[in-house]
Amino acid sequence: MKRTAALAVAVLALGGLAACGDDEASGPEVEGAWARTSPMAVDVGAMYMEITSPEADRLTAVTVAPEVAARTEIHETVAADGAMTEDTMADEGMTEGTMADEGMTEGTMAEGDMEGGMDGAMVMQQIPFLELPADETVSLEPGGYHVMLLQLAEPLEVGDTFDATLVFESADPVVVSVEVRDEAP
Ligand SMILES: [Cu+2]
Repeated sequence: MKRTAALAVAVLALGGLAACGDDEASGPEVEGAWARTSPMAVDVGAMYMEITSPEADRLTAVTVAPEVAARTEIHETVAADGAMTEDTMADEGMTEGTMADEGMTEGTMAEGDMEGGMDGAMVMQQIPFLELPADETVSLEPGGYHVMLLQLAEPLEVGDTFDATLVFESADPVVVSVEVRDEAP
């Protein structure tokens, strides 16, 4: 994998020369970055955006200033079927408030109940990276992939913006401005 990454960097460097050094345009593009505080847990938030990478890559981390949040995690939302037990969720410090932030309303849970018990329920879990296929837009959105903001310094104020740095396996880091909103733009 490391060797592939090195090759990709070499190819990108050559491409940059051919294109008169317009490196900026060859990196991942990020659109519609927004975030919100969980309505039930004031020190937890979630960040959403759309990422399109020209090359196959991986989002490996998203960092924010400590003035925003102490810690971040990349999460996916999956069906509860054996994916994660309640005990595991407790270990990860995922409260009901956190789940509510992910757009898991009672309505969502009720839909799941139609299939019987907790079978249709959704839970979220941390993933080590987010796969970015070449030229494919990957959406981070409520109920799907998202970046968790843990230990918020203070609740996010709607209308505020803050910077987040996206770290990729191959591409250079990308800094995006994140808008605090009530719902998706
Ligand atoms: Cu999460």
